[in-house]
Amino acid sequence: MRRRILTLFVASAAVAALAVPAAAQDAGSPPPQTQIVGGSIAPAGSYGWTAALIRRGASRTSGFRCGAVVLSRSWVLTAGHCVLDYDDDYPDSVYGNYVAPSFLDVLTSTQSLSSGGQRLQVAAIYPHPSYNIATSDYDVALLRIARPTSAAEIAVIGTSGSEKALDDPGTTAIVSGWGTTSYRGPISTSLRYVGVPIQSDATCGSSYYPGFTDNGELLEYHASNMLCAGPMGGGRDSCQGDSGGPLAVQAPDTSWRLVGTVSFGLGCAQPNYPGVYQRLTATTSWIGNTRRFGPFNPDGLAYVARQYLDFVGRNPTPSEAATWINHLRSNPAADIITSLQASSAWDGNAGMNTRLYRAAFLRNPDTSGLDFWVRQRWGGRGPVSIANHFTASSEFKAKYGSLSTNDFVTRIYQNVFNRDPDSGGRTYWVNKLNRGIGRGQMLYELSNSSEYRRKTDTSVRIITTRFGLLRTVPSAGEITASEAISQRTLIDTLRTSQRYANRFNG
Ligand code: 4AZ
Repeated sequence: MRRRILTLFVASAAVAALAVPAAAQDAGSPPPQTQIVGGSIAPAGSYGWTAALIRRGASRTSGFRCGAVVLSRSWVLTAGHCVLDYDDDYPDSVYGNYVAPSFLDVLTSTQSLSSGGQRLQVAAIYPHPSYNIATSDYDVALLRIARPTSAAEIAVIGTSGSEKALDDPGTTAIVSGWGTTSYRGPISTSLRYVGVPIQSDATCGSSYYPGFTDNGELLEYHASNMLCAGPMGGGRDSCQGDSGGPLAVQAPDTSWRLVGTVSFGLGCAQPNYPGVYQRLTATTSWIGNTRRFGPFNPDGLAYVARQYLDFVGRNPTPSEAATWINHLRSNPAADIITSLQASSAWDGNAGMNTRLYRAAFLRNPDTSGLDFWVRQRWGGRGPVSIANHFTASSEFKAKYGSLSTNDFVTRIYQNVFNRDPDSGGRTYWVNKLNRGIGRGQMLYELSNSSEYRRKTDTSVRIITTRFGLLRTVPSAGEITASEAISQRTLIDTLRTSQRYANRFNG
């Protein structure tokens, strides 16, 4: 079964056709099974994380190559053997090389191979570093897609106690895909699914015992990184073209976990030969590390540079980049955002500007206004100069009319401290203003006071975090919702969102 890719292309040519007659098969190959095999058409809206790998430039059915699974906006998992050029099908590749990403698209967000959904270019392919073509160990590859998908995503099984139990033998898992409905039969243009019981390592290992081969291809079960699933009586299974697709289980709380990806088997749905899947608990840290920077490369440079551009207004120096890349190797990806967001540079820019908006106009900044003033500040314009612009603005005049010096002092005290100035404070500021400091000086100093900073701290943090990452100012509702979660959760939610990925490759 190692020449899966060739059999796949033969199979895909037979879409909607009848199964290849038995006489056309190789001598000794398993007979076709009637009727993914033994399954049903997926109900609308179900198994939405199921994706397909399609050859770039080819039609969705004739170019159909493999199954795949949507893990996040930018990351899709498939089988290692699905991204190998087994049969020298690709012009710039040689037999056994990985296919260049420019030859592949991922189809997501549809249950039909022939219509709807999103066809997205593959930007980069990351085969598992331990993938072994000869043994099918670690037969998985991650694909970074060039534009974010809006498909449903599925969480990969975790390695904690209760998570680990989700792929225990006896569990019924669901495999879904557009693969053939019988061995060497036609693929299905409608997404199909079937429930298959996960078997024990002993059972899998006795079917696919050490040294077991079929047509010279090794079909060994390796419990460390494989699991097998399917009834021992046969009849229900994944098949050709399902490779790389999801094996999913429902947790007690009804949420789904991805426990495996389709890898190999002896024929399809045959008695005593359950399908073999990659055991994803064996790949948790590789998957986590590879996809941790969302739409950016796993090496972290583009991710670090993006944070400097967004929060510091320049690229990192080589030593800043190296320090952060090193730090992020063993620490959460959110760390650099947590740090830069809380830096005095960002507080003295987006934070300072947000406080000026609130103190001058009793409102949050709008996105284009904050964006403008953040750039002005990066361009070297000082806070007092910006504050002078605010107090001289038409919005300020429209809101408060033309204020005398005394009324201006009262107004800013009211806006910032919700009270009238005490007589000492009033005298101090009236004198200073009469001696010629700009009104912006007073606005800036009061809005930058520790009392006002404390009062506005939560809103300003939420606004400058969201603006830093998404370049949009949150609505009142979004601010309220963000108050209920930790800063770390806020950062992780924003940096893994569709909108974040859309900023760079939407
Ligand atoms: C294949 O050729 C293939 N029954 C995938 C899964 C199974 C068999 C063959 C499991 O892609």
